[in-house]
Amino acid sequence: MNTNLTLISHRLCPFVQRAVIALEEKGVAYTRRDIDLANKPDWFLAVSPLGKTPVLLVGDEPLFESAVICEYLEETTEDALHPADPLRRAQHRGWIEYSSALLNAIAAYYSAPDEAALQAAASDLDQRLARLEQALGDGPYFAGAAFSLVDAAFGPVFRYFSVFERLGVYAIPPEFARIRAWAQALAARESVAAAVASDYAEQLVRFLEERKSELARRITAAALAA
Ligand SMILES: N[C@@H](CCC(=O)N[C@@H](CS)C(=O)NCC(=O)O)C(=O)O
Repeated sequence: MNTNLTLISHRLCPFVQRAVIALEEKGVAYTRRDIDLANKPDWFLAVSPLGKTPVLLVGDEPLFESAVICEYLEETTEDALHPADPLRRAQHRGWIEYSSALLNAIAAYYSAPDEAALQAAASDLDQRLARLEQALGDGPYFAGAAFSLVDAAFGPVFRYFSVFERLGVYAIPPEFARIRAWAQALAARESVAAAVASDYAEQLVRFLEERKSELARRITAAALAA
C-alpha cells in the first residue's frame, strides 16, 4: 500500500488493538497516534463522527469503526486474514460481532455498581464464554492453523481476562479448556503482544481503580490488605 496510514488510537482501547493486530499481521507500515479520550482534541473530533477510537487516516481520508477498518485493510493488502469461502467469511464476521458484544459485557462487569450487579455480570460472561467454547475446534486459532480477523478481535478480549485473573477477580472458567488454550496462543502471538505498551496491565488496573464500581472497591481493598 502506497498511501500513508495513521491509526488514531487510545492506549487501552480493545477496538484499536484489532486494527493494530491486522496491520502488524499484514506487515503494513503505519503510524500510531494515541489520544486522550477524556480530553479529545478538536482535530480528532473533526475526523471521528462518533468521537471514538480507532480512526484510520488513509492519507487524509478518515475511516471509522474497527471492523470497517479491518475489512478495508483486508481488501487493500496482501496476506488474507479472512477465509476465501464466502460462507466461512460471513461466519467469521458473525464471531467478530460476538467479540464486540463480549467487550460490552466486560465493560458491564467492570462498571457494575454493586455486589449483585457484579455477580450478574460475571455469570453473563460465563454464559457468553460457554457459547464460544462450543464454536471452537482444535486450535490453536479460531479456525485452526491460520490466524484470522476473528483472532485479531478476541486477542484484546482475552487480555482483560488475563489481568482480571491476576487480580483474582474473574477468570475464564477452567472447564472451557479450548478457550483457555486459544487465549494462551493469542497472548503468545507477536502481533497481539505488539498491540499494547509493555505497561498495559498497570495502566488497565489504574483505569479500573478509577471507576466508581464494585470491582474498583474490590481491587482497592485487596491492594490495601496485601
Ligand atoms: N464500534 C466501535 C467502538 C469503538 C469504541 O467504543 N471506542 C471507545 C474506546 S475503546 C471510544 O472511543 N469511546 C469514546 C469515549 O470514551 O469517549 C469500533 O468498533 O470501532
